[in-house]
Order: sequence, then structure tokens, then C-alpha cells
Amino acid sequence: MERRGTDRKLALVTGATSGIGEAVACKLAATGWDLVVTGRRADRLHALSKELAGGDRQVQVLPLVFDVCDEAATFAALEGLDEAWQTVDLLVNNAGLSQSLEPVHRQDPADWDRMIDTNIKGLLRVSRVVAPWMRRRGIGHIINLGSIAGKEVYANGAVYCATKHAVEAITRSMRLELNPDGIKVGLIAPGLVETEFSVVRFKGDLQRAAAVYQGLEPLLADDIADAVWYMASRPPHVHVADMLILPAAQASIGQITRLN
Ligand code: NDP
Ligand code: 8X3
Repeated sequence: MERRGTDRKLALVTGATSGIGEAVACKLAATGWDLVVTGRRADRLHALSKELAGGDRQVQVLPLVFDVCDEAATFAALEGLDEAWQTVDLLVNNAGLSQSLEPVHRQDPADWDRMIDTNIKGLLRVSRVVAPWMRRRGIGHIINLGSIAGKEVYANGAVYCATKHAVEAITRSMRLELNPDGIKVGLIAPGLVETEFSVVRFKGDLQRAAAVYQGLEPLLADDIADAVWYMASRPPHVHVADMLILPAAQASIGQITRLN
């Protein structure tokens, strides 16, 4: 798809088929950004693109279906973009997941692989392609989705927590690497947000997923989209580098005040 005109800003949002990524895409489109949206579920991605494209602001939305765990597919999809779609001003590295809630001595190693490959290597793969585009233009902003699980740990979440600690370390290193090129690299670390996250973690067990948010008012994906928009819309001389955002009922990763 040809991108017409270059006066609008362009964002690339990974994992836009649900939850936080979808909300970020909606928020940015509503404020006049063109978008590249990605994910594996083609039907959802195409429906979202159709819904967001056009409108009062005539935004252009390009859906790109690929699995961030598939290195060749990730590189091919992104490197295949026309030059006008490579002028990415904002990359939101959001695609991610958790798999199961088990101690290390019981957790299926396939779950470790899936989390590490998606949350760490997926983010690295996308950044490896997009950061050079930003460096060429001497401008850009990368926002990575970390988590409170990247700042604290909990039992039965070792590998998920490790991946989010890695996202935090990668964010800080990339900030050092890209600062001389005029590129901002920020982190948004949410606490409990009610999305499909827990349904994915518990592999479709809706009851177990719902229990995670029982007795508290969790964050909504829109709350995090607001934060992404805030971080991305500061003036050029301001860099909001790190935001921890919790539901009011959550004091730490393990201390949650629930109403019964
Ligand atoms: P969702 O499950 O609702 O969304 C996850 C998104 O990631 C989906 O769009 C999914 O798309 C995409 N995704 C997952 N695996 C892959 C893959 N291999 N290739 C491409 N895309 C992939 O969860 P959230 O919106 O809650 O999660 C978004 C991010 O926020 C994650 O990084 C998560 O760790 C983080 N986070 C979430 C919190 C929460 O409480 N919900 C709290 C803190 C951080 P598709 O399946 O179509 O590929
Ligand atoms: C998701 C938040 O507490 O379920 O990153 O790990 S938590």
C-alpha cells in the first residue's frame, strides 16, 4: 500500500490485535498519526486497520501480519516496507505474553522459550530493523512495554519476570546507544491491566483469568494508551524516560487490596 504525503507522524505498534497495543493504535489514530500495526491474527489486524483508516484526519493504516518469534518473517515484513512507511517516528514495542504460572522446577520449558523469544528477542528483532531507519533521519522515539514484573518478582513468575527485567535493561542500554542519534528510548511499566493477557497466560482458562482481577478495579488498556500518548507527545527537549503505572489498589507486585 502506498503512503501518501509525509506531513503526518508515523507510529509502528507491535501486538495491535488486542489489549494495550490495540488501544495505543486507536489513541494514536484519533490524534492524527499514521500507523503500521502488527500481530499474528490477520483477521483482527485487518478489521482494526479498516476501522482506523480514513476518518476526519484521513490517517493511513498498514497492517503487517507476522510472528515476532520468526526472525526471517519479522525482518522480511519490515524490510519489505516502502521508504515512505519506513519513516517511523514512534516504535511501540508492545507484543508480549506470559505463559503459565508455575515454579521453575515444574514449568514447561516450551513456556520459557515462548516468553523469552517473544518478549525479549521479538523486541530486539523489531528494534534492529527500525532503529537504523530512525538513525538515518536523526529523530525517533522507541517506547518499550515493560512491567512491574520488570522491577519486582513473584513466585511462579520467574521467567516472565526475567523477560521484563531484560526489557528494562535493554531499554536503558538502547537509551545510551541511541541518545547521540537524537532518539528517545522510554519504558512504560504497568501493573495489572485487564486485557487478554491472563487468558493467554492460563491458555484459555477464562475463570482463572477473571480471578486475577477480582475484587479490584484494574487498569484498562486505554489507561496505558494515554501514557504512551503522553510520553510520545512531549516537546522535543523533554524525555519522559520511565513510567510505572499501577491500579490504585496495587501497592506492589504482590500487595493488592481486594474487596471481597
Ligand atoms: P494481550 O494478550 O491483550 O495482547 C498481546 C499482544 O501481543 C497481542 O496483540 C498479540 O497479537 C501480540 N503478540 C503476542 N505474541 C506475539 C508474537 N509471537 N508475534 C506477534 N505478536 C504477538 O496482552 P496485553 O495487551 O496486556 O500485553 C501487551 C504488553 O503489555 C505485553 O508486552 C505484556 O507483557 C505487557 N504488560 C501487560 C500487563 C497486563 O497486566 N496486561 C502488565 C504489564 C505489562 P497476536 O496474538 O495476534 O499475535
Ligand atoms: C503483567 C503484570 O503482575 O501479571 O506484566 O506480571 S503481572
